[in-house]
Amino acid sequence: MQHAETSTESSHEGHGHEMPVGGLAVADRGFSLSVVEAPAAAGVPGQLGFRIEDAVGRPVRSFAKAHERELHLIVVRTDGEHFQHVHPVLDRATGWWSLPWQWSAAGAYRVFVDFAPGEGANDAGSVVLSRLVQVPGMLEPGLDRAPSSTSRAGGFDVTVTGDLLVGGSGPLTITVEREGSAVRSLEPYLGAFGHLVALREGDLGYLHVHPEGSEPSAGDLSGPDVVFHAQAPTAGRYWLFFDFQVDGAVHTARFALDARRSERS
Ligand SMILES: [Cu+2]
Repeated sequence: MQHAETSTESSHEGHGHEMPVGGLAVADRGFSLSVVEAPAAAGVPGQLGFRIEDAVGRPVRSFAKAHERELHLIVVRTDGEHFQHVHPVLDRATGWWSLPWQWSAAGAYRVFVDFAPGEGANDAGSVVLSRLVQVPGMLEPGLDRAPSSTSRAGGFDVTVTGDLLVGGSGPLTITVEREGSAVRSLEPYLGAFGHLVALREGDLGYLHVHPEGSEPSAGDLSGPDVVFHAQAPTAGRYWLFFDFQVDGAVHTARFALDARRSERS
């Protein structure tokens, strides 16, 4: 699966129309996410693990790469705090995915898996499943985030411009600066010059976001702008998490945008 699109392909059909939101089901399209094993409390080191099962409960052991990985694991607390986008390792003999894990805070987390089943899986395309995981302990609530199109991450100032449109896919341009200067040394990360995850506030519905342009080659540099196309399924607030890489280090910038209906609808 390749998500590269050009702006001329950005669809104007469906502008203003609500769409189903993805990612909130534990089972969908013939696949399910097993129970997630993880440390029982915040601050306890251990492993996070799970498997993807097919319609008859067999572990799935074959996956197709998307954005350079066979599976993307997104973990975020339901108030939008403690976002992580990481890549566990598959034991091909058993279908068990795992990685070292430690919860940094108590709370309810949504654990998303974003993957494309491999050969023999009827061309299911991209599948996003998720499950709620409770981490016991004293809850320190996060901030109530007002809409924000600017973010500071790892010494970088990151800005998003453009409108999130209901049913549309207008461009969102993310600009990275450091000390007032444009950063032109963005490195390829997951098949693009950055990776954007967008979640609906309130239920963490998962949006599909596509980077614009063709996949960069190793050694390519870009910036300060990275362009994405995101479709908001409904009006409402969305949290955006932008992972980008400079000098080998990955940083995450976060924004909150309110999606609006296109005037064209
Ligand atoms: Cu990923």
